[in-house]
Amino acid sequence: MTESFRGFLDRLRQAGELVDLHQPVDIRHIATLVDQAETALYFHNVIGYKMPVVSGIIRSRERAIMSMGCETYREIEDKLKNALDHPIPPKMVETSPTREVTLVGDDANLYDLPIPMCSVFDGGPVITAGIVIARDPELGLNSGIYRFLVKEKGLTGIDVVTPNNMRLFADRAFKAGKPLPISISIGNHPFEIMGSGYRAPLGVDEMGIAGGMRGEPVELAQCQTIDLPYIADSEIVIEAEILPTGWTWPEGRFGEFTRLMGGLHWNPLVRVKAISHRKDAVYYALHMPWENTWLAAPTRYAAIRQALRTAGVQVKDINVTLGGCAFWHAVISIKKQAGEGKNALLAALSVMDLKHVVVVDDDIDVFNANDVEWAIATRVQGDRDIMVITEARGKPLDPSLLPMPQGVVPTTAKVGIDATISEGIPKERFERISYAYADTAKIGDYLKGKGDTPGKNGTEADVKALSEKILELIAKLPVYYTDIAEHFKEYDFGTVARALGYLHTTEKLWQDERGKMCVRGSEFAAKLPK
Ligand SMILES: Cc1cc2nc3c(=O)[nH]c(=O)nc-3n(C[C@H](O)[C@H](O)[C@H](O)COP(=O)(O)O)c2cc1C
Ligand SMILES: [Mn+2]
Repeated sequence: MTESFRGFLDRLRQAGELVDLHQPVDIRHIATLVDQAETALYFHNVIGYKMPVVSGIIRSRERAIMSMGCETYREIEDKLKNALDHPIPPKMVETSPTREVTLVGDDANLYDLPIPMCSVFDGGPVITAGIVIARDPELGLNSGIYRFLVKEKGLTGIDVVTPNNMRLFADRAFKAGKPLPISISIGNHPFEIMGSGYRAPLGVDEMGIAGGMRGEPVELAQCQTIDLPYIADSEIVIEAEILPTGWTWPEGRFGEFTRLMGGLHWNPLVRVKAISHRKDAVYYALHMPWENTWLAAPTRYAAIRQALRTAGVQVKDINVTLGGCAFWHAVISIKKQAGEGKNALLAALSVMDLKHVVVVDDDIDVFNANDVEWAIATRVQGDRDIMVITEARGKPLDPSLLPMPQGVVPTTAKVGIDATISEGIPKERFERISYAYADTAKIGDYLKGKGDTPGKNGTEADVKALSEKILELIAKLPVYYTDIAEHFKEYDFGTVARALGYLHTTEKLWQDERGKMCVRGSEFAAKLPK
C-alpha cells in the first residue's frame, strides 16, 4: 500500500513535525495544547484511557503539503485534479487490522475512546475525524466527514445541517421510516480525509477520489453488524445507524471552519452497534478549524479551475483566501477577452459555496491583498462591475444569514466584483509609475560609497546651443523629458533643464498626447480636449 496513516505519523515525527508526549495528560487539556503547538502532538498517556491520542497532523500549510506527498501547495490541487479525472475505485479486502479488538452491542462503549472536547462552548466530546460511508438503495455509496457529538455510551448525533449528499441520504431513509446504517472510520491518512471532504456530485463515491490521490485503490473491509464497508487500514471503526428521528435533537454547539462557534443545531440521533479497533489503536482528534482548512482550499481550487475551463476563460492564478475561511472567497486573475470578467464571475460563483468572487486582470497578484484592493479601487465602477445574485444555495453555517424556522434551509446572496479594466477604458490610464535608471543606479552600490561622475555645468552659451540640439532631436520624434536628460548626459541635469526652459521661454516647446516633449505647432503636438 502507498503511505498509511501510521506511515505518515512516522514521517512527521522524523521531520520534527510531530512531538511525542509521554507524561500523563488530562484529556481536558488536549485541545488547548494542540492549539498552542507548532507541531502535531502525540499524547501517549491520556489519564483514564488506554488509547493514545494524536492531533494537529494537518494543522499547518507545511504539514498539509507533506501529507499529500507534494513539494508545493499548488501541487496538491494538481494531484486532486488528476484524481478527479482518473478516480480509482476502492477494492474490498478480507483482512483488516482494525478488527483486532471487536466490541458488539452493549460492549461497544464510546466512553472507552479518548474523544476530547474541542472548544469551550462545545456540547460535549466530538468525533471530528470520522469518515462516514453510507449507502442509499438507489444512489449507491457516499463518503464524507461529519461530526458526531457523544451523548451516551452508545448514542451520538450526526451533524448534517448542510444540504449535502449525506443529508439527502439520511432524509430519504427518514422519509421511508428506516434507520440508515453508516460506518465511521477513524484514524486515516489525509488522502482519505481529503477525498471524503471533496463534495462530489450525487452518485460519485469519494473513496474513488481518495484512490485517485493515492494512485491505487483504497482498501475497504466489510462491517460485521451492518452491510457496509469501512476503510480497512483505520485505527478504529464505529458501526452505527442514523435513527429515523428526523432533525429533532439539539446538538452542538461546534467550533466551525468559520473560526466561530456555530449555533445549536437540530440533528438526527445515531445508535452505535459495534466498535472495532487495532490492539494498539491511536485516536485521531482532528482539530478545528485549521485541520479542516488546509486541505479544504485545494478542493475549491480544483472546482473553480474546472468551472472556468468549461466557461472558456483563461485563468492565470486563483487565491482561495484564508480570510474567506478557504470556503467563501476567491480572487481570480484572468487573461481577459471582452466581457470575460463577467463570464468568469458567473462560472466561479456557481462553484461549491463560494460567496464573494473578485476577478482581476493578469497583471494583478491575487496573493497580494493590497494589489487586489488596488485593482478594486482603480478599475471598478460599482454600478456596472458588481453583480449580486439573490437566493442561491447557501451554507447554513454562514453567521450573516437571518435565522430560519426549523427545517428551512436558508439561501444566500452571491456577489461578484469585476475588477478587470473595463471595455472602452483606455489602457494607457493603467501605466504604472516606474523610475528611470532602475537597471543601473543601484542603492546597494551607493550605500557602499559609489558616486556619479559630474556632467558639465553649462554656461548661458552652452544652454542656448544645447536647446538647438534638443529642438533637432524632438523635431524628428517626441521623447520624454527623462530621455532628453539621458541623451545629453555630458551636461548636468540643471543645464538640460535650463535648455528646455529656454525652449519654453521662446515658445518652441509643447507636449504630445503621452506627455512627451515635441515642437510647438508640429504634427505631434497635443490639442486641448474639446
Ligand atoms: C474535518 C471535517 C469536518 C467536517 N464536518 C462536517 C459536519 O459536521 N457536517 C457537515 O455537513 N459537513 C462536514 N464536513 C464537510 C463534509 O465532509 C463535506 O462537505 C463533504 O464533501 C460532504 O460530502 P457529501 O455531499 O457527499 O455529503 C466536514 C469536513 C471536514 C474535512
Ligand atoms: Mn458525496
